Amino acid sequence: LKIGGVWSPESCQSHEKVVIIVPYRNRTDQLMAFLRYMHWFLQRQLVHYRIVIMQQTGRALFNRGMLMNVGFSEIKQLQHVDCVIFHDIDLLPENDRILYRCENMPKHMSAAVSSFHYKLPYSNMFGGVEAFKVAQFHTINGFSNSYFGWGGEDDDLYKRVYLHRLEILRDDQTLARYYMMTHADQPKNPKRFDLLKKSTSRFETDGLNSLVYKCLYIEERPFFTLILVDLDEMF
Ligand code: BGN
Repeated sequence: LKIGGVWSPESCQSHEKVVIIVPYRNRTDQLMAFLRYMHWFLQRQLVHYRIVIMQQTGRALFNRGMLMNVGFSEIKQLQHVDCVIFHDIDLLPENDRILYRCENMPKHMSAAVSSFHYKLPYSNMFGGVEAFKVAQFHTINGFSNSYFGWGGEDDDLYKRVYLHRLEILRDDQTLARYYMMTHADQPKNPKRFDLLKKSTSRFETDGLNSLVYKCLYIEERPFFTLILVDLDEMF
């Protein structure tokens, strides 16, 4: 394993460079479990990858979507990227046949999660783990930056994909099984219903092209690349 949580196989050349972007705040136990599990998992698949932990500091509520956008933009300045996998820290793939790679359409990887009894809770669900080729993510202008607090940013992302005439792929639910580690509930975003109702009008102006944030530092640690950011609704 190279510094920054980077690994590539020696016996062959992977056909894409994958970056796993993981939003994070105050969950040290889950971070340890995630890293221990995922490095072995990805190496068994001979993936050329980097694990990036996006840590949010400051007073604002957690903004999963914006952390993903910032990670995407910052890492592209550091290395060549073909495929980004946006990954919740509490989800672990249970099956080695869940391939950590990108397809010709965005992919919802975590289709069957333990806490939802290994079933999709609703057909438009697009949360948990999502894989995008770089160009696909640019096409939809990334996530919305407007969702501070739990909920809705993934439903907004789903709408962006379909509005741009892309579609979402999923593996069979018997295969795409993920274990969810337990955690305390996040403070919910009371504005999420309104934001989602008006999301179509914001696609072009709210996303990768409107990112404003304070990047405090980027550090290549032994097991991951850490990006510390302050996100504020005021910026
Ligand atoms: C949904 C949330 C998603 C979340 C799933 C699974 C909302 C928006 C309401 C209009 N969506 O209810 O963000 O991933 O549950 O937990 O809250």
